[in-house]
Amino acid sequence: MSEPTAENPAENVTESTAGTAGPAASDEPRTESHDPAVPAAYAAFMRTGWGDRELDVPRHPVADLAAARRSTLAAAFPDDRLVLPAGTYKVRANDTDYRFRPDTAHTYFSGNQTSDAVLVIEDGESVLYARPRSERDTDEFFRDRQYGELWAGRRPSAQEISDSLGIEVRHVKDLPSFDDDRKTRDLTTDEDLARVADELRLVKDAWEIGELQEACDVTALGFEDSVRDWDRVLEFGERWIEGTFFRRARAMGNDIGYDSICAGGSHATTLHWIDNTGRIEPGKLVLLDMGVEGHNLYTADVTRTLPVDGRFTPVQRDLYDLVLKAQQAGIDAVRPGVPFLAAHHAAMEVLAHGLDDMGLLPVSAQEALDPESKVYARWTLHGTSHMLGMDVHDCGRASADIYPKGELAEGMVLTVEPGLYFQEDDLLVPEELRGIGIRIEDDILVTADGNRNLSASLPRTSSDVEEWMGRLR
Ligand SMILES: [Mn+2]
Repeated sequence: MSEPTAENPAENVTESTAGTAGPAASDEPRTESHDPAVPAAYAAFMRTGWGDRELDVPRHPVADLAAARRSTLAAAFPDDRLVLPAGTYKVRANDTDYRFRPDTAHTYFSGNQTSDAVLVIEDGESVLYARPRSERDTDEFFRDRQYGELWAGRRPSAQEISDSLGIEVRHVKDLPSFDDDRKTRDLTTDEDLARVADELRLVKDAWEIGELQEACDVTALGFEDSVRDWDRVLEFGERWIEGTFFRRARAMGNDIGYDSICAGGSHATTLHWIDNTGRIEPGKLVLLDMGVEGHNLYTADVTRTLPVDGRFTPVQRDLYDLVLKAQQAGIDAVRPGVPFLAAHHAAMEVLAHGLDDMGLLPVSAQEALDPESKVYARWTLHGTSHMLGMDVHDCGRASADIYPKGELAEGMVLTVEPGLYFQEDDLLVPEELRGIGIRIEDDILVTADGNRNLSASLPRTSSDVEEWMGRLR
């Protein structure tokens, strides 16, 4: 996914779909006006005759990591009580909610992915206040549309969550009000806590890198699925690619990490084209920016720009090769100790000179690259990189001095994704370039001595892309 702002590669948006702390559990089931009446005899009958079933839940691999992360976070605020809510459901319409996706920091520090839970860290102790499966002594389990087991599915019990995550679990209805004198920092409102939480997530450990690698590998399969189905793509257009990729994301991951950008023809010049309603037409390019989110919520973020006919035209190839050269320069700049922005600057250097060679710049490339000018950016628009992890635009609330103005360190993962975009109505470029958008994006791990491309299994050079398409179609 490309950068959220055109102006500043520094700025990131928070992409959590979770809301703020969930409401404490109420004994009133959430029902709808069209639900049938529940006479006392029916309710009484429903509450009897159920077996109790506790599952043996293995310890989750993140449990020990999360415990260590909590210690580090607590050490940053030794006197305070830290509250990290998972968030609750978001309404889509009336009584219909979106599928739940927990707050990133909540899951990072607890491992929990169930809704409405609240992680509390205090005096070195952590408690997860969770909303466990329905008891049988209220109507909830057969009447509540949101949490009722017979409506929404079985939630884990408190014991199961505790066994899995190695943390003390209490019912969220017992969440204290915290109205004592102690300072309470709630992640949803406390900027310092949010900042530190994001800064702690910048460097990924070996388990996280494995999760990101897996997300990239499944993402590559999703791209392959789309190309294999090219006849249908030509018939149904962008929608078919979106659906094909989504199927792979659901089959082997948790979800897509962000709305897929499936941009045929001039739609590719719209940075975040997520309508995906257009046709895929012969002779044009199609820009695909898609990423699978794995079961532990780490997401890939990969872009390829493909020739619809399987072969680039000479004009398309020249532009593609220029973007690839810029991307390679950006990737080559990635190593520990260099500024985060080094990849951006290396890529923009290549693109500005390329635009100059095409005779498009009103000034020299050197003048255009001056931070006070940046006129080349009419055709590059966005920053080259952002951090990647559990959020596609990861760690966006870190202190700007650390990210993006700081340096790269071993274990960080960032995208390198330069692009060239010639709008359909741009009168300053030759007509043959108008409506062409090209972006190439890979997910780059900073290693001790350089970097590793986690998404390298997808072809990048123009000839490799053609060979790959020819093999799969
Ligand atoms: Mn991206």
